[in-house]
Amino acid sequence: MTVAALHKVSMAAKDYKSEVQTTWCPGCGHFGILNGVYRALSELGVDPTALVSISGIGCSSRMPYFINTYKMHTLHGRAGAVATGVQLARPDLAVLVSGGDGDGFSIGGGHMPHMARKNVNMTYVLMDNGIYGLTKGQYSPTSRPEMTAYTTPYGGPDEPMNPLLYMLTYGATYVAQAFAGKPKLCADLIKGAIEHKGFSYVNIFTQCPTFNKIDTIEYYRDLVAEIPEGHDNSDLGAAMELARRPGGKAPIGLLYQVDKPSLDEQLAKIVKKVNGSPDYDLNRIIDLARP
Ligand SMILES: Cc1ncc(C[n+]2csc(CCOP(=O)(O)OP(=O)(O)O)c2C)c(N)n1
Repeated sequence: MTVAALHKVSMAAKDYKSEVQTTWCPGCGHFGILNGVYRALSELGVDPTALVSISGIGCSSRMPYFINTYKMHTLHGRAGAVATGVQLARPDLAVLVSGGDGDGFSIGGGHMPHMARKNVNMTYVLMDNGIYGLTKGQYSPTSRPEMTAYTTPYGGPDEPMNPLLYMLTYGATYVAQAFAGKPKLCADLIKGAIEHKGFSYVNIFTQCPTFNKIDTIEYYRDLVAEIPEGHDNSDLGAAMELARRPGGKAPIGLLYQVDKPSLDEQLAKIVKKVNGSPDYDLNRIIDLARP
């Protein structure tokens, strides 16, 4: 993210709460993630007027309403594409996307690899509850075959996708995983993601007690294992090995982080080459592209 938005204000976590009442069900894991976001913003001193919270559609995509900042509640699956535009038009702002596994990997799946490979300077928090919550419980790309839902009353036929392997494969430069039942870890990893320059991805397991009856908070607690000390998070191969869930355990912590030029930096270099000016200005780039 841009350093300009960070370490600007001194605000308590509760000051990032908006006046909008949360609409999630009692016991929903999304609350833990929202608290993690508040804490991360407070610890980083993010200026709320220099932050844009962007989402698609879903229970998780209601997140921006609850944060006291600029926000865009966009179309189902398109948050990342809109966020890419916002980041390029206003590289001085910090961009935070949040949304569900359905939003990000079903309808929005076509956008995910491009945000990663282009290293768009923003943070994507994927709230992974293994189900479509808002539409009252359908099978999602991260659902386990054992899960019964309206669309799969006898269970599903598919192997669930692995979001971490996907993001590592397509070149995300910060890849982490957390669990909503550990809000401090959520906060630490979201904080690291916001500080990171380039595309940062945080996958967070979050229980949906209303519609997903098998991925309970207890299930996730047993599933996750902290990344062992000594893991070299600059080693892509080691990160991929962890993402494959050795011993059946899903790693939580920072799997991978590397420093690479972000998309806005790359575009600034092109502007400098063509125009002689080092200043990044999206309008100038568009002008240069005109015949
Ligand atoms: C174009 C379009 N197709 C389908 C929908 C219906 N729809 C709304 S939210 C959603 C899925 C929500 O699931 P997820 O993104 O996993 O978030 P959750 O509600 O579980 O947090 C769907 C299919 C829609 N709003 N727009």
